[in-house]
Amino acid sequence: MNKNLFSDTPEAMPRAIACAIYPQGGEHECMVSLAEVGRLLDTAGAEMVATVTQMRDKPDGVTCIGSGKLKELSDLCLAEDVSIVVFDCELSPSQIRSIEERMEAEVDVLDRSMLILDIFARHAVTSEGRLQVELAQLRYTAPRLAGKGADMSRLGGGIGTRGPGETKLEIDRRRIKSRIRMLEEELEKVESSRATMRAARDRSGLVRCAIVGYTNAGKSTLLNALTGAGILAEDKLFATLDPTTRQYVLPSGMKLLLTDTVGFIRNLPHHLIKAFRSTLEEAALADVILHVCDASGAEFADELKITDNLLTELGASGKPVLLVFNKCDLIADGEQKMLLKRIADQGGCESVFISAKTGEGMEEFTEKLERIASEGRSRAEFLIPYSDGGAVNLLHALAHDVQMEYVDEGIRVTATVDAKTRGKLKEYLIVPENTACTEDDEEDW
Ligand SMILES: Nc1nc2c(ncn2[C@@H]2O[C@H](COP(=O)(O)OP(=O)(O)OP(=O)(O)O)[C@@H](O)[C@H]2O)c(=O)[nH]1
Ligand SMILES: [Mg+2]
Repeated sequence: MNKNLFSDTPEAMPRAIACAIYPQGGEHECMVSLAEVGRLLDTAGAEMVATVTQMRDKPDGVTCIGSGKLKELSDLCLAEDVSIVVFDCELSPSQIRSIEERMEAEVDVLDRSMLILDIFARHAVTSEGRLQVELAQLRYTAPRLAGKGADMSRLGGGIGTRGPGETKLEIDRRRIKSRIRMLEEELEKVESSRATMRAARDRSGLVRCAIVGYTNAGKSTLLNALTGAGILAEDKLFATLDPTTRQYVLPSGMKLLLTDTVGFIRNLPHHLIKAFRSTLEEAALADVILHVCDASGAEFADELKITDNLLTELGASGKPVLLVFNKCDLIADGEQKMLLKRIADQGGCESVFISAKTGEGMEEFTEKLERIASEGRSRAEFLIPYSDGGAVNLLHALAHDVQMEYVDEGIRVTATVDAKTRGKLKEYLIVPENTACTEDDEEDW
């Protein structure tokens, strides 16, 4: 059986079919989602040659789609020389096996999560990203591949390899469990070093902005345009998996920390959100959200909603948001802009039209960003002498998440404050030497 499902060369792309069920009235949404599966397949290295859909309220417990439809799928796989079938929903391990057994051609059946995880595996760069992906694969993909004999060795080589491991040994449950335990421990260590880095960033007192949005909206292109970060930006889904933070100096001289984050997608399974929580957390920890949207696409309204909902789920709602309508160079239509503006106004957020590619609208963007960031909050550390009880009271009244420590010199307070409060207590602000930012500081924060 072919263990290396996808191809890195366009000439050798395996052929795939995407399959979905939809409830009555849900056909349009289903088609949009299937088109996205096509793009996910393209990113992974396969060509979607056909789709198979069925209207039904509930998936069949054994084969997801009904038996007649399954026969149609099987015939189509034979006729179209297809080796991969992706179901645009979650399949249980037994459903996967049942479907594969009923196919006349030799096909590998995946569900949406497995496909996304495969892409994540290729795009993870940092050790935290790679650990998260491997853990998620072991928890989710491994049970779904169980029983496929040699195929289990796909997991043996770790992530990113996609091929068989050095050995063809089948990884049994016990081995998977112990590997999971090991990865969890490693991940904990990496997460604590990330927390240390974050703490250093917090102490810098700079406003933290998270660049969030639907996958392929242009988040990395924007960070590159602003800071020359050199992050891979391409017309693929989930090009970015690991967050990158760079310092950015606004034309006025105000310094910010900008973080590029992993993109969102519709129907992002809950277990994936859980697995990537520490990466996704960047948005929750930011002071300001830069919500980037591909304004040239037909699905912008849904994509805005999906991103908003995920931000709420991650605990990042209620923060100041600048809605960045990107790819304006591709919009010829004034009506689309009016529609977008109306959506932003209805949501009560500030918005701006830009092209991260051509630089159009960047001046207005930086002005609005500065305005929002000045109002934005950030984490700061103060050392207040015991004699100034008023300053401590002020922080209690105006700041959030106040933490106090009594030291010899006074009270060391760490708190989330807005720019105004920070300004008022400037004289007590601690900006440690080693975390103070320099203008040309290009390092990954
Ligand atoms: N025409 C046009 N293309 C753009 C613009 N901004 C980004 N792109 C293109 O859109 C594609 C996606 O850009 P990325 O910056 O990788 O998007 P992203 O939001 O970081 O995507 P993920 O990391 O995959 O979630 C790339 O091919 C970019 O060149 C723009 O303003 N105009
Ligand atoms: Mg990106």
